Amino acid sequence: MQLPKAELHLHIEGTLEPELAFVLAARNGVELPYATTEELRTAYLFDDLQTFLDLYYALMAVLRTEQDFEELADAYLTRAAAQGVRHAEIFFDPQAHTARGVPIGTVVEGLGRALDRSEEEHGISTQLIMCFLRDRSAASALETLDAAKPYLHRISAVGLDSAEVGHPPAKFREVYEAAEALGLRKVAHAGEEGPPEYIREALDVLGVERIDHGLRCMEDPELVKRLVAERVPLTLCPLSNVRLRAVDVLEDHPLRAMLDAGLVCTVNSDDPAYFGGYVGDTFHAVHEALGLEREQLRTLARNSFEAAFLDHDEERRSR
Ligand code: ES4
Ligand code: ZN
Repeated sequence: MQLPKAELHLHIEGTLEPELAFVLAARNGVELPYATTEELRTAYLFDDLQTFLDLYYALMAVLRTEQDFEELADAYLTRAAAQGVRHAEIFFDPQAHTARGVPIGTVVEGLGRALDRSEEEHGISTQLIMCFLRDRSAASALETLDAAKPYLHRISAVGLDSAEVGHPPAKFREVYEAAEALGLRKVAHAGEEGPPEYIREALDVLGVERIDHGLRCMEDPELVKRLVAERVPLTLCPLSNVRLRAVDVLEDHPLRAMLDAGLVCTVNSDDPAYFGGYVGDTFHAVHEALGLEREQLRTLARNSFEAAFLDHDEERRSR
């Protein structure tokens, strides 16, 4: 049986499967530089985060209308339900769309149409997390938060993603302060490719409640102690770490050591259309590659509900 689980690290744009990309390209008259889905899939060999991001942003050109975003989210929720997901906190990248002339309202309302039906159709409760692109300016992030104001009833939290190295969390201090003042919760990617210091900064300067990835905390024993003591959840994405070459092979992933250290680890799919699996596939893969026992898989699933932005009544209902 599939363990019931919450997915806390999932970029909705990273769920765009090649088949849907071609359907949307045809519908919207967008030319893709690939003839077939097979040819597109051969481009999914990445050297690092940046080589992935180049393709990820390029393929978004096919997403134009509310209906496109609705179909994207609905396809993800259908797959997630089949893999035991009961609650999903879903990232989206408004700047990647507004920069190509798609208004934030189109994105949020389109996703919202699918999310509004999700509990009934898929048995999955949902929240949206709006991410700022850290390789763009702090001023652009502030403009994005401002543009999101009419849609805050649909948005639970802010996050920080895209190219990490050279773009430390402190660059976004002001926008995180403004987001908090608006009642939004806070997470950030840190320690995926960036150093442990970025994890500290995300906690101390931005005041985040969870760290997305956090993989590189293992280089800093004092930081690990702190994350354990404060029960800061880490939203790990093992298949992503292999595909983006943060680890060579899944067998080398530090997940087991992280659990043994007492870190509040969760396992997530990140960009499942690109990285070879949805979250149930990821649980299966870490079971096989790392020999995690049933009890450790249960811990990962339990942690996902503890780390979720659910109140305790909602948490009991979804488990
Ligand atoms: C991402 Cl794996 C990853 N890291 C940082 N930013 C991202 N955006 C989409 N996937
Ligand atoms: Zn991510």
